[in-house]
Amino acid sequence: MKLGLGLYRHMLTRENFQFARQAGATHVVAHLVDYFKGGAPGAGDDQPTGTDYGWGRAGDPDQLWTLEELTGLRRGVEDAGLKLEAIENFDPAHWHDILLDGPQRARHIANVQTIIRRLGQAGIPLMGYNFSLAGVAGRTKGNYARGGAPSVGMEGAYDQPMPNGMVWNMVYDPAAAPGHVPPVTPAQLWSRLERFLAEVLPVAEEAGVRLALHPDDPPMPSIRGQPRLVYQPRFYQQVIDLHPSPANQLEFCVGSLAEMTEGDIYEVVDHYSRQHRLGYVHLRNVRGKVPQYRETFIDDGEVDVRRVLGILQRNGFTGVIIPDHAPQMSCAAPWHAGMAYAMGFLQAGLQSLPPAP
Ligand SMILES: [Mn+2]
Repeated sequence: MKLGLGLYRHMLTRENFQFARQAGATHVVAHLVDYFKGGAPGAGDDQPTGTDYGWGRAGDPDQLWTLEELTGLRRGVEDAGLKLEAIENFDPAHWHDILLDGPQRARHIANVQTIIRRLGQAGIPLMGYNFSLAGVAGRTKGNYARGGAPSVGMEGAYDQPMPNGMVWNMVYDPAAAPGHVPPVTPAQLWSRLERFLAEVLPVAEEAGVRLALHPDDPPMPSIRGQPRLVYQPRFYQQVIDLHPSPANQLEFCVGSLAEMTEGDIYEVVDHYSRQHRLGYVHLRNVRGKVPQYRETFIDDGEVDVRRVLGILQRNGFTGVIIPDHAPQMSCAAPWHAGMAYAMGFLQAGLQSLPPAP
């Protein structure tokens, strides 16, 4: 297993690559969607939570990530002695009508196919994605973690209807007509995922890229009145069974899985890691279950993270683990201190494992 660090778009700098290497990472997962554009101010480097209008504005619908941009990013990461393992998340501007089954769906499928081909050409092996209408919405921030450290959680259901022009917790069309996105059924949403996989996975296989699906965060059966797909651990199996392609993989978020109301987290990790479908792993800790949970320091939640590492090792997972999120620590660099703490813990956990089978 390999240790990586996830970096948001505005943090893809030489200094942060060096920070990642110094913290023991050998790999980087990069976000190219700018979640912080036009959103709630004052978030710093912390994960966004946003408002009823989401995180902010989606990107340029006519500007896909270019091969030069992707290759340049990979080279920058490699110059710091690291490897670029994955890009995490599509921009709603590029694929909203795949999620919404809207009039531009065919164009958006072509967008995603182009992006995946470019990842392959740039030598980036994984694309993480989150097939969700409401996206990562409905979470709150507070001094939830040990010592009053700012962290993220949930304090109840969130079903404010989603305004038109918005999907995946970002605004792609600020000029959309007033009104709300009509709710769909779970069956409709599953069928959208199935069609997406059927059209995109053959291209991914050809490009040498694997697609890795994040479970719903937060894992509620509905957010903003819209259904969600993977809000219990068993629904991950349904994703695997939708398409037999080896490129159909999971962005295996242990924190989100632990927030679910069903399942034993160690059995869940065992069940999915033995199928060899984990693209990469988000490993963080949490207390509670939806709709009442809090993200904690990695050593301070209900998940025995070292036990999770042991199961992954035993089942032959050899991919990358990133800390996903961490509470912010009281100092001049709250995000970096929180991540360095998580990285040190994970590094010690990895070093204390028995040799890989
Ligand atoms: Mn995650």
